[in-house]
Amino acid sequence: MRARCALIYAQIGVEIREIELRFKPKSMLQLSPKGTVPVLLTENQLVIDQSIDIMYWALAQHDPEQWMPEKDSFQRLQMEDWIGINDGPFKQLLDQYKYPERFPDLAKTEVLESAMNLYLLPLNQILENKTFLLDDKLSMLDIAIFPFIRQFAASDSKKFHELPLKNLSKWLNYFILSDLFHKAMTKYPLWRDAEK
Ligand SMILES: N[C@@H](CCC(=O)N[C@@H](CS)C(=O)NCC(=O)O)C(=O)O
Repeated sequence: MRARCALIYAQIGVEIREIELRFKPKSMLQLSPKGTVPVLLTENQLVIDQSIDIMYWALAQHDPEQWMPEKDSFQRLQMEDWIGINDGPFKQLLDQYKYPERFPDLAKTEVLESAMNLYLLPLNQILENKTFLLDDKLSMLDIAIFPFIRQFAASDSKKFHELPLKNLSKWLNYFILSDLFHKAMTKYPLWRDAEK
């Protein structure tokens, strides 16, 4: 999702090959044996197989509204820190929250409490004074993390709306209603390698 958003924003034409995770095409595994999506193959034959790296690459090609904070700036460091928390500990809590059956030893209420204290409440607090997470202007950070928060919220939307996260909910809604999100959600026919 975040990689697609960045590619759309940067106006980079891509051929999208939607796949079924249960039937990963050989052509994909040849490019990236670790077998996770997304995988991007650039015109220069560079393979980028981490969604965050696809974002960095896309914005380095074209960044019409300066989503990327300047290198070594305070905002850049802040962005990298939050992405680190998002992709590390929060992603782990998200999986535990979404798939409690895979984690029978964990209490869902405790998972929620950890996610709140580590991540959701601090983000909500930032949005007390700003429209977006780094500034009043949208940045790569917002796009890099909103899909994860969307998944967390969608996993139990009734519960999410009861949480004291008014600013974060409003911020999330902005993205869910955006054109960019709708474009990024477009479904494509499943790709199958030609039979050999
Ligand atoms: N750190 C990777 C994680 C990507 C990832 O885990 N993708 C999931 C789908 S959202 C996947 O491909 N899982 C492989 C599988 O389920 O076989 C990234 O952000 O690109």
